[in-house]
Amino acid sequence: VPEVVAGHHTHAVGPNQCCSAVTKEIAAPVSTVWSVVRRFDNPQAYKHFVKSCHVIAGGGDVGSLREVQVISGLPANNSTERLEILDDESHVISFSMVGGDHRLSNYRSVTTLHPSSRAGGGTVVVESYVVDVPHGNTRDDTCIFVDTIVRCNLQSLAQIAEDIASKTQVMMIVI
Ligand code: A8S
Repeated sequence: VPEVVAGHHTHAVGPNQCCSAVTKEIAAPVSTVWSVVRRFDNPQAYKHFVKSCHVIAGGGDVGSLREVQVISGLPANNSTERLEILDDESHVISFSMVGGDHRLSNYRSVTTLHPSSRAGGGTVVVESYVVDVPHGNTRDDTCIFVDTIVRCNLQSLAQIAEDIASKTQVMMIVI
């Protein structure tokens, strides 16, 4: 793992916390994937568990707060989240959960994009997180729960970015 990747994904993990990372290869350029991922005000563009999102403080730069409502059937209704890092040069975004009625206390994630070495180009997404293990749960159960959500998000991110990339390709052929 290159140092730039490892650096952003190194978390201080407390005794009652768990930490994990999910990676996803996407057949779309970094710029395309980044245009979707960087929108702190619009997580519902690719996070299908999100029903709605309102920025309640800040204009979308570091320190901004958003209020996210999630779809029914989850052990939560809403989450208040703070933008921690937004680096358009290095393609790094990070947010933390600062409130809400969910069980993921002290959640913080970091998402980074990297050009993939695959023929034809593409993007490797790395998303890591740290979170408290909720009272009455195990470390493993907590990681499985969060890994599943993150994997779903990155799967739909791939679909959306690949769709944009293929449409862009068509436009270039037409012109
Ligand atoms: C993200 C990551 C996570 C979101 C979790 C882990 C959440 O939105 C969902 C279910 C919960 O129980 C907690 O990048 C919470 O959004 C889908 C409401 C916070």
